[in-house]
Amino acid sequence: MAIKYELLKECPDTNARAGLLHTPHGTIETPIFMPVGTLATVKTMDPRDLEEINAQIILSNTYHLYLRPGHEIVKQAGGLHRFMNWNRPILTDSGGFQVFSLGDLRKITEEGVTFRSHIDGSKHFFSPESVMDIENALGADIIMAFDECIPYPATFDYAKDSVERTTRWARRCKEAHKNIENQALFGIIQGGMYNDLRTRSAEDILDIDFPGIAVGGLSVGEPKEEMYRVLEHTVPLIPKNKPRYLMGVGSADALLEGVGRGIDMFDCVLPTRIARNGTAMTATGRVVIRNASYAKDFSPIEDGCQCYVCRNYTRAYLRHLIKCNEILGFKLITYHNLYYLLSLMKDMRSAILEGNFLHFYKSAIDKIKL
Ligand code: PRF
Ligand code: ZN
Repeated sequence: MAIKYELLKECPDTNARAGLLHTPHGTIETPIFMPVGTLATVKTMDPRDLEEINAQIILSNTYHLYLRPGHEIVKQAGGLHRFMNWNRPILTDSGGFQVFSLGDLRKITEEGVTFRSHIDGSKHFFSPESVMDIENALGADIIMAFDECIPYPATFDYAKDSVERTTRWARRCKEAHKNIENQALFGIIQGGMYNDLRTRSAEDILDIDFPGIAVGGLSVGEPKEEMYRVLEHTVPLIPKNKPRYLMGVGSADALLEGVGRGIDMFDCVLPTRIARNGTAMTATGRVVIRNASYAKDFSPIEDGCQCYVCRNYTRAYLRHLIKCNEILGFKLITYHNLYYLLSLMKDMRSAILEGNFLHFYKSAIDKIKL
């Protein structure tokens, strides 16, 4: 077995839990947020920066690396860890989200998905087997099954057909996965916003016996209350001895709500993406550093933040960089945003271990919504 989840402590008041996830490239303290490095780089952050902010695991994308530079090249480099000089754990997503976001550029059959590259329009085919091949070549510690993430809203009939196909694909992924000693394959629960489809999907995916379970198909445009309702229904169906991963979620409030509902792992482009358009995340909500109101603000992004950026730079300087499209501006805000989210996860974990998560949750949520 490539990974082992160790449950350390459960919150007495909520479904939050703290644990350890042992992987071939080291142990992750959960709950955790995974910075996204789509193209084998967390945009603007080199591995030294990531180690400095204590990133424990990063995510990369099968779809993108398959198109550029090609998984064979990454394999020849000695795998993704060596290729990008990151020696801590990596998770690769399967393309089950990217390919389905292509809209008109793709066609789904039982066998797999035909799609056109967003780069040059060239034609490609992904099946559960080919995706496992690619993820095996990339060599991440955790790899994701090839699923379909359906759009929101979706009819019951479409969601049902899709989730049943996702289950059949999950079985084929398990069958095709060739490197079980070094790579843990996670299954993905789908089912749209329908509780009964989520139940079916959870039962079927659990039946296949993956070492970790993801909840997919959320944060696709539904109201947040819908997402929390589906999570409350779905997470308790997953046994306590498996890590639970909520895919594509990374706003501070959703991390607090997700952890409270029993999620252990999250990823999202949000902190890195909004940084590059001049928005910082703080304990009291987002700060649009780009705004004119910060032109003469010589305070840090966030008072009291211990990150390198807040200890050394002012909002006025960062605004200047962003206004001039200077690379350093994008980098410094990215650095702060990731530091902030990783600190939030760390603080939640400490609160769970100390038995006061509910108290922590309440004060943190109130502050964000100020
Ligand atoms: N499936 C996969 N990746 C994903 C998702 C999914 O449903 C989501 C949903 N928010 C994000 N990333 N494979
Ligand atoms: Zn900071």
